[in-house]
Amino acid sequence: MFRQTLFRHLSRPLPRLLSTQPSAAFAPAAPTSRFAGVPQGPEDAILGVTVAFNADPNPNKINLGVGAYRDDVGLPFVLSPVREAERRIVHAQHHMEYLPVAGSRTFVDKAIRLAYGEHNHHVKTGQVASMQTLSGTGACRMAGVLIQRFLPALDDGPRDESPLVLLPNPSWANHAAIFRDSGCTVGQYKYYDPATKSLDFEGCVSSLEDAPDGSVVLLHACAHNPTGVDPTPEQWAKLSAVLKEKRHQPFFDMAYQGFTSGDMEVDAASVRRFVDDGHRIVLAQSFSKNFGLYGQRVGCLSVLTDSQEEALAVDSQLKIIARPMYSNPPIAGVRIVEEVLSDPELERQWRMEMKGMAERIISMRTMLKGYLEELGSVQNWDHITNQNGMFCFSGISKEQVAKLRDEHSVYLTENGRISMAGVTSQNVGYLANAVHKVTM
Ligand code: KET
Repeated sequence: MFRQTLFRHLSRPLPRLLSTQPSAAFAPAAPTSRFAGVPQGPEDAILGVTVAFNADPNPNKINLGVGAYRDDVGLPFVLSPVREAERRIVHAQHHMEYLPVAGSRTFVDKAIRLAYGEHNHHVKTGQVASMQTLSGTGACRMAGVLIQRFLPALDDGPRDESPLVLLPNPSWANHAAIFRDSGCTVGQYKYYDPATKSLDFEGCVSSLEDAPDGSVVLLHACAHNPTGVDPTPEQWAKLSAVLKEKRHQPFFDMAYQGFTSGDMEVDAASVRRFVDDGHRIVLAQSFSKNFGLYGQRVGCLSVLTDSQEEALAVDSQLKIIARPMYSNPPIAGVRIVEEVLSDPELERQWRMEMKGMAERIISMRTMLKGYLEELGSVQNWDHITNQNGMFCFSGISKEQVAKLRDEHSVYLTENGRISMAGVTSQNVGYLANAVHKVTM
């Protein structure tokens, strides 16, 4: 039987590949990539500004696009406790094994204490599901997938496969893409009024009231990006009541803790208020800005649940989401945070330098406004000092942004957002002059 089969195979004509005769079918042809039809995509709205800035040869150019802190001579700033922690880590000659899927427990415990407070009852009772993430972006994305997979319907109704996530209008440019790519439906609620350059609180409340019950509502914990406009404590209290009434799911994105007031505890007030009011929040934390660890990708996602048992179940699903995506998070950045927050002296220095960054930005706001007034600008620039955090939502139009770029080599995002963290006492005069010229 076997011999017969073998014989049949051998008696077939040899495949062309083995033939010594040249064949038209195997004549060298132009290689055709399977990706030849991929369309060219646009640069990112924020990170694309840096690409254009880097290509500009003007020595006076200023990059006010990305929200990344610069010192007063315009250089990327590494906090001294971060440098010291890095030195100690190198000296300790640590291993470089994989972290667990959910990352470093030590780091995550420290991160959630920074957000919820040192003595939070829910943290102590193990009700907080949490994991280390690829910075704030990764935390939002992990939460987006968790919401898409598991957010239940209210009152045992049919589950929505694409739950509604409401973003403030406007919001960080990447939010919509993050939640869309997570399989959620993205909507907006009113937030900013361009006419007053401040919070449209009534509009905000009414659009949250009009939204379908049980929607996910994304809130910027402090230092709202891009507007620099935050609710007051009284307004936060009202928002908390509205969300509760509507059974909306609060989702805090906290990428700038420390940048509004200079104090990590003060800036966590909105999150802590919601927790105290009984909300079961989702929280994305970034350590890019307040530790200056941008490229290290240090972040944390937490979900406050009703019980330790529920938290463990959520933890298990977060690991199931992360494992096929990136397996486990990077180790270098979290070691730095752990080192700083394990040494009271380094922690003290970090809190002090963090405050210094916030204060330098505030002083640049005052200087920019002062220069514009000195130059005789007839516009009202009060919002530069009224807004807070890293950004000034300047009100500069798309056309004026293009002029700033083309005629002055000053780079901002198209929506007129100025990253105040890139303004220095050396470039503020040049900037004011350029802004004055394009807004005359
Ligand atoms: N949330 C908000 C509100 C935010 O502004 C950023 C970054 C992030 C999350 C994520 O940062 P990460 O480094 O992933 O922790 N915003 C600045 C940088 C960027 O766009 O990536 C920015 O708006 O310029």
